[in-house]
Amino acid sequence: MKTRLGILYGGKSPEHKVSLQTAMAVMNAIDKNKFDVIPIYITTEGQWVKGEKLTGEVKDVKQLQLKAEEKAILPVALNQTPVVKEAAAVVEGTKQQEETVIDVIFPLLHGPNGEDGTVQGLLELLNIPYVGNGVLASAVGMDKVVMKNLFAQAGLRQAKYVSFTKSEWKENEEAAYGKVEQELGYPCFVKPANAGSSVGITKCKKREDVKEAFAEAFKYDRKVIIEEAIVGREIEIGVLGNDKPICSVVGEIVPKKEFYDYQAKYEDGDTELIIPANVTEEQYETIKQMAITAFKALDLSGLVRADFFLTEDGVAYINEINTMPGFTPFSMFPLLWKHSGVSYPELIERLVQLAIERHEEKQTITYTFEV
Ligand code: G1L
Repeated sequence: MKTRLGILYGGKSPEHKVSLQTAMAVMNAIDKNKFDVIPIYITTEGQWVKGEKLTGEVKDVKQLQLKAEEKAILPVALNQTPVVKEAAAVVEGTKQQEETVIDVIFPLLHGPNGEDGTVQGLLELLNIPYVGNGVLASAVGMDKVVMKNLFAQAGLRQAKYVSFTKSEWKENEEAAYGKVEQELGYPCFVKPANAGSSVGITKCKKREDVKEAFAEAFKYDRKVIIEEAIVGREIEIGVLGNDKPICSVVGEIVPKKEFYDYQAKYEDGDTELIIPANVTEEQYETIKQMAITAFKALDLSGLVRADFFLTEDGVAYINEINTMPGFTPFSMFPLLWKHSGVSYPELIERLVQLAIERHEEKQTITYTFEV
C-alpha cells in the first residue's frame, strides 16, 4: 500500500507565499508510485482545509489555495484511531479511505505557528509521524538566545553575544548599552531573539545606532540578542538523519553587491550560491564536526541547515541553525544534497523515512509503570 503523505502548508505567516511555492515543488517532485499526496492548506485566516488526493501535476499555486467551503477540517481530524484505519482498509481504494487516513505529515510552515514547535506538538498529540524536527528542537531553533546558550554549552566556537528582555532594557537603558560596548564593542548586530523574524535587525557602529536598534528590535520580540560582528565568508552545510546524522558538502553565500539592508540580502535573494564552497579539507572536517555537535546538542532530528562564518585565517564560527530551511529545488539545503548525490525527490523520500523511523522508535518507549 502506498504511504499517504499529507503536505501541510500555507499558514498565518508572512511566509505564506513561500510555503505555497515550496509545497508545489515538493508535491510535484514526489514519486506518485510510492506516495499518495494529500494537500492540507492552512488559510491566511488560520482555517484548515483538506484537499483531495493529488492526481496530476500542480501547475499553479492557485490550485493549492483551497477554499474553506471545500472541506474545512479541525486539525484534530487528522488523527485516526486504529479502528477507523482498519475500516478504511476494508474499503481500500474508495474515496473514504483517501480522505480519512494520513500516514505521515510533511509540515511546510514557517513562523510563529509552524516552526516554533507548536504544530509539531499538535502532531505529537495526534500520534502522527511528521517530517523534520520535533517539538524541543523546533522551539530551540526559533530562539537565538537559547540556541546560542546551547552552542556555548557544547563548546562550539561562535560570536560573542549578550541579550536583554524589554523589561531589563527599560529598567536601565544605559547599563544595557554599556554592557554591549564592554562585552562586544562595534560593529555589532542587534536582532529580535525570535529567529523567525528577518525584520528588526540592525548593524550598529556606535551607541546612537544601538539605541535606535533596540527600539526597532523590541517591536518584534520581547527579547533581543546583540552579537559581535564576525568578518568572514558565509558557509552553510546540510545535515540529514536522526541518531546517525550525515553531512552534505558545504556551500557559500556570496552577496552580489554590498548590502545595507538585511532584507535585500536574505529575502530578495540577491545572492549567489557556490556549491561546493572552496574550503580546505581541514576546514570542511571542522565544519562537519561542528554541525554534528550542534545537531546532537540541540536534539535535532530529520534535517538541519547549519550556518557558519569562516574568517580569513580559516577559523569557523557557528552562526545559527535552521530547522526549516528554504526547501524549493533552488534553495541552499536541497542544492547541497544534490551536489552530495541526493536528488530532490530522494531527499523528500529520505525525510519521510526518517519521520517514520523516529515515530516507530518512539512507540517502543514505555511511558507508564506499575505501582
Ligand atoms: F519538514 C521539514 F523537512 F522539516 C521541513 C519543513 C519546512 C523542511 C523545510 C521547511 N521549510 C519551510 O517550511 C519553508 C522555509 C519553506 C517555510 Cl514556508
